[in-house]
Amino acid sequence: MSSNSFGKLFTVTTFGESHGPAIGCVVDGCPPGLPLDVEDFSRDLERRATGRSRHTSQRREADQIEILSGVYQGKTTGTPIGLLIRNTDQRSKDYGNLLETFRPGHADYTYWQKYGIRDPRGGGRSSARETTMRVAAGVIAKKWLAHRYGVQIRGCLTQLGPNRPSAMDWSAVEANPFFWPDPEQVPALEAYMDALRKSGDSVGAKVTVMADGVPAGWGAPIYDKLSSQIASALMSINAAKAVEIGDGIEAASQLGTQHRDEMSPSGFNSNHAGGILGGISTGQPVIAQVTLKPTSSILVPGASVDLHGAPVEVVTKGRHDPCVGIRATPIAEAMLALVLADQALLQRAQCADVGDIQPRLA
Ligand code: EPS
Repeated sequence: MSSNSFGKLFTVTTFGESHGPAIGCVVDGCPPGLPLDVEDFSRDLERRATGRSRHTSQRREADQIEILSGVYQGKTTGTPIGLLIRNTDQRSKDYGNLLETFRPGHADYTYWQKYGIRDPRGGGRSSARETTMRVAAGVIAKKWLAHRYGVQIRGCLTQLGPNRPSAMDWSAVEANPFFWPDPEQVPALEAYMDALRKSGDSVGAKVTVMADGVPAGWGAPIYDKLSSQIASALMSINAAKAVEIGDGIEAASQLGTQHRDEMSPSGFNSNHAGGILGGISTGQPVIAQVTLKPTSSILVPGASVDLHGAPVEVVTKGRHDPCVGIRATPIAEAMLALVLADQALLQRAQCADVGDIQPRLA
């Protein structure tokens, strides 16, 4: 009921606020025997962190993970894995003017309506800071999926405001601050973001994530479709406004002859389905996209009301992301990994005895 947990067998519960002493999570259901060390977390936590470039929030968090439980002699034991990161760079005075009002477009208003109390410092629980623990939990899921099934998960930014990549070069993605797959466009994106930041406004973005090596058969029909689990996980990311699977919204303008993925003895001829048919993985890469809205904490004044309903003008100063999507690639990868780890365990529980089915296409 409390809605801070997800997953059926590979489960994650996160806790903590942006300006509290720490954030953390409990990952329960991870199979025993997986080698796990604090070093495993550093790459993805660094990829998600603020302050990596001038295009993100300048809050500088150490993001030093502590493994509190569930690991013995460098391996998971099958018991709950407790992870903690202490917050070290809160600047709560930035939120002084938000104690009595609501940022337009922000969860400030709905948290207040729901609970009648809120922690406005850094947005409290609604802050993007919460995504740190998704990424940490996702590190474990990614590692187990790679170790056990050879599944590899990657992601990139495929829209930043009006900009879309003209090329798809995966080798370029980690070499620029945007996770952008077209290296030639990076200088133009830098200029675009510099101008946007100066204007005090923000912009939306889209992230594409992909899992290679997912065997056919993961997922379930009807209410627990792999596609609906992925959609739910990606939609739970802060600022997410839409999720697409495979060709997604493009399917509305396609003909059946264009959209269907024809098959031959050597495999599928295309992957418009995004690796999922009938809610179950086909053995092709699983592909999803998540669209994130423009950040609501901006310098451009906006109309709002105070706690008494009186009109006010809100200007949000402080250290904010002009495009929260820029840091969302590792978060979307983590959510996809967590869904797939859960689905892998569910598949083992019900269908481990099905054995090898022929033909198997990829
Ligand atoms: C955030 C505002 C900024 C970001 C924060 C998300 O925090 P603050 O106002 O406390 O400086 O830095 O993101 C993180 C700290 C993080 O680790 O992702 C917001 O409004 O959501």
